[in-house]
Amino acid sequence: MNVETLSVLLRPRSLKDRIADAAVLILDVDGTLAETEGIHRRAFNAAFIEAGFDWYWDQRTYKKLLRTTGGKERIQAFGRTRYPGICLSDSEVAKLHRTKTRHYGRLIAQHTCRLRPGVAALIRNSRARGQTLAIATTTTYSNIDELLSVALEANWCDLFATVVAGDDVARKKPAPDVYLEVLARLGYGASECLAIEDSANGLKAASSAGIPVLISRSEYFRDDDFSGALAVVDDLTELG
Ligand code: XBP
Ligand code: MG
Repeated sequence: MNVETLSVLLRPRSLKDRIADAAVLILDVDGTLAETEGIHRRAFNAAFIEAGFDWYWDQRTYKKLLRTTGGKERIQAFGRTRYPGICLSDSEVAKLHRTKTRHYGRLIAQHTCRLRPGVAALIRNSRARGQTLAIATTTTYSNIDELLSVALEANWCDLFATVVAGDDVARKKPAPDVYLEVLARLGYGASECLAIEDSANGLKAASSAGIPVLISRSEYFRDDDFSGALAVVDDLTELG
């Protein structure tokens, strides 16, 4: 074996190699594929106005509320703190969340939320090398469709072997359910895969499923604790 070959074999595997070598890349959506939380926040506020609630979530409030994953759960959490005596019924919360989701679709269409740096190249190159792609997210399938139909391509879902959304499982992140469901559907072992996430809740969810995690830091979770991540980057530029 010549020195060149030996040096390549002994070279520590770069992060790019780790990404390319994974049997499955499992991608989070909000914050990872695109900076969508600002639009989610506006959609929640539009729903509150339409429903006649005097609620308004500014960025500071929303950053705290994002510790609760899932829009319906976030509404309930806010309602409990704002009006401890009054508990919105599940049907009232579900109705409010449907309104919010409708506004999210309207806002995404109006404001064309772009993919974050490096995401389109990662997806394109992953497909070119025959790698399996999956999505594991807390949001709804309709929100993924609204975002990726415009930001990626009309037939975006053909690029992914499976898509697991928040309401497909019993427990949302930081529980591992969405990641365990991806593994079960695709029949891969956790260590063969790599999750790409943006938040501590996402890191906990994938790690609890035994999946190594690359963190691509996003706007609302920049100062989260990412201990245990395989690596933390500011974005996916040049990593695809
Ligand atoms: C982020 C979330 C979602 C969104 C709002 O999901 O926690 O709840 O904030 O979307 P991801 P919904 O796992 O993709 O980072 O209102 O549809 O929940
Ligand atoms: Mg996220």
